[in-house]
Amino acid sequence: MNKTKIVIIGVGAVGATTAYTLLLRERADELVLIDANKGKAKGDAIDMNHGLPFLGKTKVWAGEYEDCRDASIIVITAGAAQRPGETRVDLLKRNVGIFESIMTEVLKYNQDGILLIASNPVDIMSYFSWRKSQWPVQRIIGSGTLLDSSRFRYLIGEELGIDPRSVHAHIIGEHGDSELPVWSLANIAGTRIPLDEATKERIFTNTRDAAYEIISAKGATYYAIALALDRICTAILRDEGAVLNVSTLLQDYHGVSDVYLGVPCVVDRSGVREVLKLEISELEREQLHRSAQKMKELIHSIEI
Ligand code: 6V0
Repeated sequence: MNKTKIVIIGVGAVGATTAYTLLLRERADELVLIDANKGKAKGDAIDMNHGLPFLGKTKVWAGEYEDCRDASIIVITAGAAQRPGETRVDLLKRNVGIFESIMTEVLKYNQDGILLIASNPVDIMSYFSWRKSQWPVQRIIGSGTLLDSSRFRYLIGEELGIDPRSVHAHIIGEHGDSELPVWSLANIAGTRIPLDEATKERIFTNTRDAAYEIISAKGATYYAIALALDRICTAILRDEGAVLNVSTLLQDYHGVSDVYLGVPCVVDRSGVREVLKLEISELEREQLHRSAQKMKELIHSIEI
């Protein structure tokens, strides 16, 4: 039987927490940690290995790029973390340089895996990775607005005393300041969300600005994104056909084309099997166009 190998590139707060989450949930037979800081990857691998007597039989090691060979999924969480007050966009130029070197190495050893990108600005980094790899677009996935949608569902659930798993609500667009809430379709078991406009506004603002709040409180966000990345890996490895708000290349999505943005997608072993077209309102359509326009300007500014 083929072994399932997941490689994580960038073993900082997000990468290490993702590795630990995948380990706890026994998602892979082999987990490879790669970081420019080799000591960090090595230390984390040793530390995690020491927990294996309490877990299953995952093999974890600090590897090299050649370990990307045969990997089912390569998760990229490398890069500079957002500084307090820094927008995701400010990170762009620093992270494109890092991605250029990482992708060059990965592509030497793997041509048929799935790339799962979390580094910010994630929609641009995913688009850049797709262009650089020239792989079919289904196999380059950004974590997109999966985390934002999860925050949104949690906050709506908190307000109403409903389990967030029973709240169906989407954040789409950029993973960042221009993202938008799809209130027109938000529901609980098909019933409308019973909240007034001011409460909705507060919930969305808290969703959109959650990263800033957490970063100013403790320097980084990593638990929820690790669970979101685990969710995407699971959908891929189990060939689930799960609907997840990941970032993918949009083509004529309510008139938006040629940008990566977060929208509901069917995710299975092939990656993004299908993009689902939400029946959004006219206002939401305008907001989506604004988000796409911002992405296009960024792409243009760095001449990808
Ligand atoms: P961190 O803790 O600074 O970790 C980054 C890691 O990347 C460090 O260990 C670095 O050594 C490593 N690294 C840097 N350059 C390279 C390189 N060339 N090759 C290999 N490794 C390298 O940052 P943190 O883990 O907090 O964040 C990582 C990225 O995830 C950032 O871009 C964040 O903005 C982004 N996030 C994305 C989220 C999402 O929803 N998509 C959520 C949270 C953070």
